[in-house]
Amino acid sequence: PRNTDSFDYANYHTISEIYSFQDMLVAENPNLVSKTVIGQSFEGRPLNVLKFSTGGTNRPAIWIDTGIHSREWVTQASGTWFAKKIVTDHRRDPSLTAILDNMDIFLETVTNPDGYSYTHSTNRLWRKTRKPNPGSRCVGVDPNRNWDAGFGGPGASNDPCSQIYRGPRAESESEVKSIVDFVKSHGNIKAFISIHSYSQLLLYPYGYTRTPVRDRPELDRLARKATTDLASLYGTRYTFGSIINTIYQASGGSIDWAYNQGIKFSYTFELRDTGRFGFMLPANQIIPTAQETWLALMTIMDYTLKN
Ligand code: ING
Ligand code: ZN
Repeated sequence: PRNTDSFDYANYHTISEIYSFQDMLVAENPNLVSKTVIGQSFEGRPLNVLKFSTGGTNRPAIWIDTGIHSREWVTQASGTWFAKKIVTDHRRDPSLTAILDNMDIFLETVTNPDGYSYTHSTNRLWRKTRKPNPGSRCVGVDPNRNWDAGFGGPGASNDPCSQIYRGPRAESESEVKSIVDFVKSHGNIKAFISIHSYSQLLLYPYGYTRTPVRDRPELDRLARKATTDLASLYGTRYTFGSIINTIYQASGGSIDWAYNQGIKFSYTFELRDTGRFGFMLPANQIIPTAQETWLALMTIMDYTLKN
């Protein structure tokens, strides 16, 4: 495609197609969208973050990442659709306009680029990073067990061959450390939303401990509203709750880290479906998935703005 109007949002794309989409979106909307490279992956790919901003300096901001697990293809595809949706709806949707009048949105759509490339070239179901593990034939670290939040506790593995291998130490993966450095140096992130698939869940901290977060009642109320709004479009049913109570104990996860940094509105989505197709969600569900998820994202962003 020569522009982002002719981009095929209803199909899955390679990393180079997604990266050229990002550059086109920036070129078409220089007053709203910019690209920040927050680091590089183990194999040297840029870690691109799109910034949506109408001005100001260091405004309160929303962080959204998709694709930290490379095989969860509907998430990178939805992130691409969200990027286009933001530029389309800005100054048309009054709620989004109010959000962008006061806050910035940061969107990292290919959060694990080496893994994503590998899912296209070699193994469609690759989840982890692609950094070799010294002393093991197994490659990669689970980038959602590598954060400094309960790191090394139950709900992660110290076996490099495990799908939930935590890595040699917290933040050992540049894909994780780059986000940590970015979020800390920004210092004004108010919501941190990490998007996975699949299972149709909206989760809040904690995953590493049964101790409820202090803001649990508020996070639970907002999750209820967000999932109700999500379901209003196509009737897709979501369950919500804390990670540990809703799926399983998981240590070293990103939103537990974000919450402990003081980012109250820290959530993880698990997008469609509930297992029929799982990670291999048919492409004809990309746009409906993105559309319904957008309603929930708007609910969370709107609440963040007002609170
Ligand atoms: N699920 C997440 C995982 O990393 C999760 C669930 C979310 C764990 C947030 C910890 C924190 O296992 C998938 N599908 O990857
Ligand atoms: Zn995942």
